Amino acid sequence: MSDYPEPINNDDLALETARPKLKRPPLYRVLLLNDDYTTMEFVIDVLQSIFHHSEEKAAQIMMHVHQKGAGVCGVYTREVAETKVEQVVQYAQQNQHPLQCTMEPDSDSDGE
Ligand code: TYC
Repeated sequence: MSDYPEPINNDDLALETARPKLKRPPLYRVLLLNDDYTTMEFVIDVLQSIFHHSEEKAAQIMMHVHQKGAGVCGVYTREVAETKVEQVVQYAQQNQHPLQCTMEPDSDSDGE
């Protein structure tokens, strides 16, 4: 028996042209939900401190959530979105607000 490995037979291997990996990761929307108890001021604070919106943009998103029931705070990759949701939930609990935050796949960013 030979001490050397079998020679590799490359005849059966299909050669594929190298392609750069261009696929974008799936994105998720982080949503705030309206409630009757969380103060408008606290929601604006959340949107500025956790989502880095300007005071004007934060007030606009807060009013959208207040009037429509839910609204998008931002769109992120999965782990970043999960962290934002945790930060909102924890900050709201610390301040005794029932503010709810959730995430959903951003269908607009699928495919393409
Ligand atoms: N509806 C609340 C109020 O009138 C304000 C509010 C806005 C609460 C957005 C939650 O995600 C929210 N005080």
